[in-house]
Amino acid sequence: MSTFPSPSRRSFVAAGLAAAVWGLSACGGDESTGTAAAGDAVSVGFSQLGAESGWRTANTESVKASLTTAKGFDLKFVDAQQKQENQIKALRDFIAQDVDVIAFSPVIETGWDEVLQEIKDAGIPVVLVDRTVDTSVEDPYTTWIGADFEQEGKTAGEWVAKNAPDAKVFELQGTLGSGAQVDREKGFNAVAGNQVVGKASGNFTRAEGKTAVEAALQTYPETTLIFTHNDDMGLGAIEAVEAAGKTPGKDVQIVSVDGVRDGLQALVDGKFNYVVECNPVFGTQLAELVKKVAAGEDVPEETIVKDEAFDQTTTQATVDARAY
Ligand code: GYE
Repeated sequence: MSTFPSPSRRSFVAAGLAAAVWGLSACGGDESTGTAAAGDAVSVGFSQLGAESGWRTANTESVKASLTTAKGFDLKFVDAQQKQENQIKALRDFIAQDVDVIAFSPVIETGWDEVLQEIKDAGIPVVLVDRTVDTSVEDPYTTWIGADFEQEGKTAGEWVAKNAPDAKVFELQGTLGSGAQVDREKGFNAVAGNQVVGKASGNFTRAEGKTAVEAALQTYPETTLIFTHNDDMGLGAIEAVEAAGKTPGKDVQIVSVDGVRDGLQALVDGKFNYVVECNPVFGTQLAELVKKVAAGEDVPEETIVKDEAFDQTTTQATVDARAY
């Protein structure tokens, strides 16, 4: 490894300077937009990837509640309905509108090179939210906020290896090629990969989770445990397991990720066996990052949102107190 500053680090600093310069011009205001208040607001284009899950709905609510006019933001929020082409279009619209900051949650990791380069050329700083990108563009974003997906998969795998070491596992994957799918799979398989008998994607939705498990119970009838990459697909799995005349939580155990209220309810009802949390409520932290990035202030390269995990000792009171 070279001891010289890496090219990526140099570009990172340069990006910070660009943001600072941009911040100055933003403070100057834009007469054409009218009131002083509107001129002072930080305009943010947020491309949300969809509304596929309880997690996503809670995340959207948190973002909208934090990036408000009262808090000094002019939020342009666009839902891409889990389609990358819609996201790319939204990002290009944000460039055309010359927003101060672009924030987005990429549906999959690859395919962003062109548009990220366009954003960079336009001098607009990017705050990457939740999922990750795999791109050849140097220093494609200023900062990223999200959860440690690999650790979530590992925590789930450790529970399985310890509590169900003989289980035959079907892995119900999220959207193929998404950061959440790739890293949860990696983490889980590092500890419990030898128990996995089959995998298929349910695209993070309840309906597709159900269909995938219906098929899996035919293809892998030996399955005694489902590791699902999110609660919604796990709730679909419950329906499929019951329709096959089996008892979820007993004949087929279910280990999930997210910890939305419906997922924790399934745990209290004995249908889920273990849930690794992925906390979607980070709008306040995101708002702080966006303000700093807009002002050209230093921000950490990444902010990891803290997660916990829940087993079947979880009580109804915990479920009832859940904010999402
Ligand atoms: O786990 C799932 C959602 O990217 C962390 O996306 C997010 C995942 C979350 O659809 O429910």
